[in-house]
Amino acid sequence: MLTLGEGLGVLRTRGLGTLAHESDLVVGTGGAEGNVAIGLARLGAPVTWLGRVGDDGLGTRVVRELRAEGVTVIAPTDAAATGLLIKETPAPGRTAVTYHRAGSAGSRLSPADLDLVDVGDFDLLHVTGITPALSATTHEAIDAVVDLARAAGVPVSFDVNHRSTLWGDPAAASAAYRSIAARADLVFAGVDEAELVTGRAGTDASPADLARAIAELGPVEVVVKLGEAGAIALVDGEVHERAAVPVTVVDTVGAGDAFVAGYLAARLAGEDDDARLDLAVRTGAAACTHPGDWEGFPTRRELERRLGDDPVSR
Ligand code: KDG
Repeated sequence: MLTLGEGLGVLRTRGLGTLAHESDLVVGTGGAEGNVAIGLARLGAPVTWLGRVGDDGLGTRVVRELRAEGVTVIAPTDAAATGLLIKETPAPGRTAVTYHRAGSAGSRLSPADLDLVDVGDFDLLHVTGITPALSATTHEAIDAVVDLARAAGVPVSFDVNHRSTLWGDPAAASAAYRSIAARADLVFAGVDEAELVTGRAGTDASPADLARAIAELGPVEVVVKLGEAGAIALVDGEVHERAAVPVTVVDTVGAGDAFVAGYLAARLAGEDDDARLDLAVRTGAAACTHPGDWEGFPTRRELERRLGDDPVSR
């Protein structure tokens, strides 16, 4: 699978509190597409990540973490700095995210960078709605890579992943999402995101109705993530449902990426619709048990252990 986007440095407060008082920080990395790539690699799928990084410590760390996890990395260095995400814990169980990424290396990805890959070589392309929000050139790169994949017969997966602070204007976000969804084979969305894509906010449309409305744009497979209520998938007009796996939640940031990685790993392995949803919810649940964006993502072996009946693994 090929994915592309921005790799970020992540600083998170170790304990309860914000940067106003908290001095003890943990340094890590993130970025939705890289998270999905790590999730897939841990579940045994070959995966390539493309993104621009700064010629700096955080950029080196982003690349090193992805490679250490078994992801093939194509990362031209850029004169701009690697972007940064800060995660604070203002109250128990609450995470506040702020971005320091305007003009970052990752936001300077452009269609010219697509010369570094042969899109037709891949079995799947995965993109998110974050990358087109970063700059005009990243938006062009996503449009171009989706068109290249379609022309080469490579299926396109699209996770809406709406980030309101990156878009500003929700109408611009909605138009971009509709355009990508119309060219995708598989779309992932939360309920709010599905409402944004379909323009059905405040209509009491059910998740299945929202999935059908997205499918009308073109994709044959639409997955609506329902958080604690699990997820549904509309595949070829048929609705599949899966309840969530209850876990003690430490941090939900990254859980959506883990869910997508689980779903795509099962899809790439040729598993059926119910097995895709099953792996997705179990992978997403495991991710919620760790404060890092991707560190809690499981291997298949770990899934059997962690969510099995035996609390002791030997
Ligand atoms: O899903 C987790 C991501 O949100 C995080 O790693 C950073 O890509 C990111 C973003 O733009 O929010």
